[in-house]
Amino acid sequence: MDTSFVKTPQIQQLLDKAAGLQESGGNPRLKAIVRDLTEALMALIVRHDISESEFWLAMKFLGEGAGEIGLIVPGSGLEHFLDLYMDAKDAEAGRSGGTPRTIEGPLYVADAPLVEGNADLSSDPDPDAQVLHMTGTVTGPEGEPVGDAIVHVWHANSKGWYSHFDPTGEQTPFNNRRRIKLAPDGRYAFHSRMPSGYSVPPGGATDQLMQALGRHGSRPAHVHFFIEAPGYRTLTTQINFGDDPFAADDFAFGTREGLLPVPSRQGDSAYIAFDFQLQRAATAAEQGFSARSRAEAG
Ligand code: MBD
Ligand code: FE
Repeated sequence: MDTSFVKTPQIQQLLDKAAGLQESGGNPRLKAIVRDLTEALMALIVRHDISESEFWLAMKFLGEGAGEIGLIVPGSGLEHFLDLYMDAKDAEAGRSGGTPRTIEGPLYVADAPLVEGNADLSSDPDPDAQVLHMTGTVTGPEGEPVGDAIVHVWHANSKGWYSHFDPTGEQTPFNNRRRIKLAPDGRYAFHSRMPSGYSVPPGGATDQLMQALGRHGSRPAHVHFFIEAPGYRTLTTQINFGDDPFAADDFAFGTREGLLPVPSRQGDSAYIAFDFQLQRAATAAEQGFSARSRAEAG
């Protein structure tokens, strides 16, 4: 059978009814999206001749994997796709320049301590880790220093675990998480204990999916940033360590050209110099954060 089955009057009427098209209430945009989504899924079932058993296996996976949706989305390439789509829309609108955006990931926690000056991000000792020293500037399109920026920075510890999401329960809240308020010169500096790469929880839904696809669930060591400043577009980005074995093989597709500095490793320390450039905000909304729901410390 081919997918023209989905276009028969019987199925089309079912789709219209299921999406509430004949009802006056509800949200028209959502109705249109739900209708298209359901039709796309029906066509997928026909195209791959998905059996009832296979269909319910997929529903079981989604139900049981719901707690890992924040990992399944980047692992599937969808989170990177959203970046590529935003980039393409920017290009169409003639907007370019500045530090590339890349995926947020699921491990940000709001309201980290707000600090100034050369900030120490690490509350916990992590004695086997090198000390990472990261420095640079935040400028705007004309190279002007962005003085009133807040740099949100978060990263894993040397075991690859993030505070607030650490199954060992060993980390102090907000370890390796800070918001750094910049001085008028737009310079930032922080130090912290070197992160290691991240791997998805063994045996979890994302791990199962990756294995079934013949893939792995690992990321190179990396440091996440949000940079916000009045008048500028909030930047969501991260640097990935260019010398990490997974630098060119990130399960989450978060590594991008221009975001792969190689730390200069000297004894107990490692140094990264990295400058950020922001775009001007075109709307008030661009100065804020997306409406994505994010963890808050209880
Ligand atoms: C991470 O640390 C991360 O940054 C992403 C995108 C996905 C999983 C874990
Ligand atoms: Fe991360």
